[in-house]
Amino acid sequence: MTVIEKPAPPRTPEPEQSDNGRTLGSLIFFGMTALLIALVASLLVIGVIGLLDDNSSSASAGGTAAATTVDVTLSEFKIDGSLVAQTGNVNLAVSNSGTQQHNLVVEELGSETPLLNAGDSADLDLGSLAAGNYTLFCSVPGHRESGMETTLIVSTDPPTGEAAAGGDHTAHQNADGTYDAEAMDAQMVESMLKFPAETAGKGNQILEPEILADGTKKFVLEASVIKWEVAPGEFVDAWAYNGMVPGPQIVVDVGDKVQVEITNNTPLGTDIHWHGIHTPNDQDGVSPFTQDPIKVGETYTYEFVATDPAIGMYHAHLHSQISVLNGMFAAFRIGERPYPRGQTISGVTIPADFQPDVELPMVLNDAGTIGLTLNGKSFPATEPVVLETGDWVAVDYYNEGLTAHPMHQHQFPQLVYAKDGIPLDHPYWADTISIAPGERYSVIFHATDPGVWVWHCHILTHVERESGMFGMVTALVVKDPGT
Ligand SMILES: [Cu+2]
Repeated sequence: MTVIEKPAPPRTPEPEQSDNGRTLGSLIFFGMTALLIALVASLLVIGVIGLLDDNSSSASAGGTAAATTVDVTLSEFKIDGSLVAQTGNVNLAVSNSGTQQHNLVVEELGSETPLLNAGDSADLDLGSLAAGNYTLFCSVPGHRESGMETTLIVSTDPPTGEAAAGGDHTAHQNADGTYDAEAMDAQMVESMLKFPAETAGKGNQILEPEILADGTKKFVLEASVIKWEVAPGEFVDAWAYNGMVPGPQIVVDVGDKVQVEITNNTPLGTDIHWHGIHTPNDQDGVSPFTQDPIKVGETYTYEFVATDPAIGMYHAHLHSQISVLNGMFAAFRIGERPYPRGQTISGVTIPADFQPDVELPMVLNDAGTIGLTLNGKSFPATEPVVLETGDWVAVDYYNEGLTAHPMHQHQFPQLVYAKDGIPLDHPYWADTISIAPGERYSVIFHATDPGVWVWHCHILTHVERESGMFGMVTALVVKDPGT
């Protein structure tokens, strides 16, 4: 056996001989410590937010009545809180639980917080407010359009019903700094046990072409705004190709003549950029440089020959800050994946006839109406990956969002063999792979051990919040060989 020199692993490798002769060195790092760190870190975040909750005594200048304090949480890209108040003095306790800078502006009053870094907070005293609706938004360019706009309702009635009862109120740290452990633990556990949850709609379905007389493969797309169930019972206005998020996968062979006909039924002009795909310049899909925008209601056809193998994507280029974030993205592959067949990497030999048992696209998003999602769904609506013990899995990661996501797989190291579809001369094993916007990483891994193994983004606020687990988490369910 050829063993390539590698850094010493933290534990003694326990090579394992499998029936077809491949040897799997144990490169496994256990994720338990990470999970504990995750829990502690999220409790700390919750603590920061919780500390803001009892500022209810700050009266405005000259006023005798106590101010109503309304908690407002900023993140990518939404504004959360029970946004109702009674007429009189109103104070907004604003916190940024996201990963980017945000601020909060009250349009009708011209009041605003300073720009808040991730994790920062500020109070915004609005003084005495008359009954009415007040528009809250983030003035960082593009953020309002991406969803950071909402309404504060001020009325003469004391808040009643849902809002008074807490609405989306969740357990949090007590005013004296102690934790309401039972409530917080129960809330987190309850949210996790909802996995996997059934929701309507499934993205990434393979799009079948029509074969034209000259052999051209013609794919038909319609872009439109649909109601998409991103989490159980949570429907958002998604901008979708063929009614799904991510849009349908297009798979062709090298040498194929490809036609894609798109009808634009979205509220804005559009185009399609073939990201990572070799095309003639006039097919690059960048209006107005290479074509005119496809106006609302128009149909347009792209045509090119699939000359080179690719693990690419397609998405709108015009108004991408709205349309792509809201769901107009999908996978596009040309030819076979460049598996590292017959190569030995850190002591593990990949068979010359390697074929994965399961192939999975893993499309990441974090913004727009879709938000923090894996393949268009937020935990617990993310799809579990059900495997037999010993299955090999091929995953293509695609990032269509605004920030990088370190995707951590518990137990099974991932062999990265292609970056942006380009085969690596030196594939490598990793348990966490950071995928930045626009990037694709292609990996294979061997599901050698039965059990439920979580697979998630390791930016902890992308997976846990006060109300429980959400967002960019799913799990491998590896069946026991005895069952
Ligand atoms: Cu993330």
